[in-house]
Formats: sequence, C-alpha cells, structure tokens
Amino acid sequence: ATMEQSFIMIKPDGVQRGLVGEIIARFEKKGFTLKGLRLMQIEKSFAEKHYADLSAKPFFGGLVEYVTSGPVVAMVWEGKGVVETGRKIIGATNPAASAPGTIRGDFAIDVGRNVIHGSDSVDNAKKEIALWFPDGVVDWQKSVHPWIYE
Ligand code: DAT
Ligand code: MG
Repeated sequence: ATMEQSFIMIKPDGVQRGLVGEIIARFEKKGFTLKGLRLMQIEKSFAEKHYADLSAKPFFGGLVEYVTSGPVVAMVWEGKGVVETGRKIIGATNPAASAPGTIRGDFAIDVGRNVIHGSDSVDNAKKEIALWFPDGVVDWQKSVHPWIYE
C-alpha cells in the first residue's frame, strides 16, 4: 500500500531567490520521502488548470501570471500525514500570518509572493500529482524507514 503523498511546488520566487535547497531540506530532514521532482516552466493554460478552483477570485489573473513567470520545482513527498504536516511546514497562506519557523513565515512577506504551494487535502493531492506527474513518480523506499516510523 502506498503511503500518503502530497504535491509540493516551489514557486518562481522561491526558485529565483535560491530557496530550493533550503525548502527541500526541511521536508527531507522531517523524514518525508521524495518520490518525484521536476524543474519546469508551466504555461498559462496549465496554471489555470492547477488553480481551477480559484478561477472566480479577483487575484486569479495575477496568480497565474506569477506562477508562470519563471521555473518552478514540482515535487511529490510521501509519508504519514504528509498533506496536513506539509501545510504546517509551509505556514499560513498569507505570510503576514505565517508563524516564524514555517517556510512562508521565514521567507515571505506578501501573499502574492508566498514561495511555495502544498496540497490542502489527500484528494486534491492525488489530482495535483496526476496533473503534474502524468508519467507517475519513482517507486522506492528509504532504508532508514524503521528509524523514522515505529
Ligand atoms: P494556499 O496556497 O495556502 O493553499 P489558496 O489555495 O487559498 O492558498 O490560494 C492559492 C494561492 O493564491 C496562494 O498561495 C496565494 C494566492 N492568494 C490566495 N489568496 C489571495 C489573496 N487574498 N490575494 C492575493 N493572492 C492570494
Ligand atoms: Mg491551495
């Protein structure tokens, strides 16, 4: 049985600002397992699909422009509770409200430049992983598994 997976994406500002290694390190050190990793620049239509639920929002156009403005790092992370814990690691949507110690709390100021995306439910994670990794992810297990899970 596959453990829970989340779709995590470092947005163009995070890539431009050199935060890729720092962000990956946080998920890696927590104990989660990297199952997929792609550096890619997405097109408008793809961004609109990813953010389809927000298409009626006034900030939708700006959001699509921002997320297509440079390369992003798309990832699949796996582990027990990774969707909910991933959201905690990332912090609140608006960095002004994100606690210090979270990625957005430590590295972002404006909501429209909040560095990173993380799936908000297991269901949405499945949809996002299917969209961003149509060829699937890498099937492997960490040898340290028994040192992370009881
Ligand atoms: P999250 O990324 O925390 O899941 P979301 O799914 O509600 O937040 O929104 C997606 C992105 O849209 C968010 O990361 C930044 C942008 N956004 C959300 N609310 C916004 C707002 N009120 N003004 C500007 N951008 C906003
Ligand atoms: Mg969201």
